[in-house]
Amino acid sequence: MTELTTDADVEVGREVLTFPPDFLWGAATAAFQIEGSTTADGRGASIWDTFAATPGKVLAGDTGDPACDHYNRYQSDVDLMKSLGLAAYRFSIAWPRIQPSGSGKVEERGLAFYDRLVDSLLEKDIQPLATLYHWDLPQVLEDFGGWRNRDTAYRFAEYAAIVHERLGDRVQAWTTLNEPWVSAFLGYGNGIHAPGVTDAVASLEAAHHLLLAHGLATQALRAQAPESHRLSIVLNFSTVWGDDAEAVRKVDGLQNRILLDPVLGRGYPLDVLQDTTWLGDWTNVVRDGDMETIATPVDWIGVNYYNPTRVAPTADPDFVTAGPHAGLRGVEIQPGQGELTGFGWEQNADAFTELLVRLSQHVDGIPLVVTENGSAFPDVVDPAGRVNDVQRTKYLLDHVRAVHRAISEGADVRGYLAWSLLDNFEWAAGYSQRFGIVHVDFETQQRTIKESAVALSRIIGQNGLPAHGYTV
Ligand code: IFM
Repeated sequence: MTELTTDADVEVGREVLTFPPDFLWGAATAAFQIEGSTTADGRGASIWDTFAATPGKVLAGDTGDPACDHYNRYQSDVDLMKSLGLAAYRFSIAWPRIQPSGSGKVEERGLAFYDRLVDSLLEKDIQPLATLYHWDLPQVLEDFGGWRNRDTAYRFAEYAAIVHERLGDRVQAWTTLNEPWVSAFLGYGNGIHAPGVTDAVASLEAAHHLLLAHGLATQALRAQAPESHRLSIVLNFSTVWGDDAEAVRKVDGLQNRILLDPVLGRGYPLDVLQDTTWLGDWTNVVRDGDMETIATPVDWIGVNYYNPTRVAPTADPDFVTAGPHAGLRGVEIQPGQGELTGFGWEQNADAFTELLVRLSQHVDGIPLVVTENGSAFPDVVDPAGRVNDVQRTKYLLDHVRAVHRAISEGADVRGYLAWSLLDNFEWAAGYSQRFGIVHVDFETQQRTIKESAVALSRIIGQNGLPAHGYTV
């Protein structure tokens, strides 16, 4: 088992990396990935219900039921968070629970669930961070074009205001969208996520309408939020590495800057528009005033980071990339190097430090919060009833140290939320990929605290960790 010693190590003088006093520690989840109860209390269908019910879309035919049955077990899950010493919990709200038809009529029972969740968190002194959209668009809206339809952005702003009106007396930290890049490019571009559309133009329309939705919702929340409320967007970033500066620039543009720069008020990065093969269609979708709306100021930016992306130029300059970076010419994505996670993702904490330092400079003083970071491995509960997830523990410690290094190099990082609190529904991979720091037996719903959770708990307890080794 991992040698997790007590914080006596700290007392005996091992070098300790200490975080700023108000650094926020916690874990994150998302509604569709953990709640289950997909038809309870008037919840409408989401695009992920439809997608998962379509043969061949999700591994092993897995669906959002029962997931972690969190809808019924939220109270004991909050107790679990408390037992781990989490100071913060990032969760998302399922739009189809609040507005089963995507607009208009509000389902009181849906709002009441999040009331109960927030109240339980606050009772345990755990700060709630609410994300309004983590990919579960009401199916009814998809029937009208989903994120391809500009109207969806306006419906989202209405929904956001409804939720904020209800929970805003208790929740201060708000995120509009989680990883709109994934919604747009995997949902409408290569189709490996719901709604499964494979159309480059559609992915651009979706990307723009998602950003517009973010801007409109931020304005709506700002209009009804007290000063103390902290509004944000969460984006997925990757450090792009390669020997060829042009190849790096192109992928960095399409991966990192394409959605960040508009949020920062810099518009769509011109180089990306020139690099991609579908520039004309992109500009057609942008209307007067949109870029100003999208640039409505945010108070913090959420950073989801898992792995670096390695790139190289192609011998054929006219080669066009497919997959999530579709449409770039003359560049291809290389396999990860060194140790990979169970999901096949490169484990590289140096890339995380580099990302946070560069990002912090790029965003001109907007604080960053690590809203997701984690790794999937095929954990098992041993005969003694323990989950000794050595690799995840190592990944966690290396990446927390990487955050510390970034802060000491000047990055303004205010918190670290592990992905994920619980093993859960990992989208197209179904239940095959376990990201949790808590193991979930999906048959019995038994939760087992993994060694990585013990490590995180100790890190939180001492607001830091030893500089070296894998004992905490
Ligand atoms: O599980 C997802 C999460 O929903 C969004 N960010 C990446 C995680 C791991 O793939």
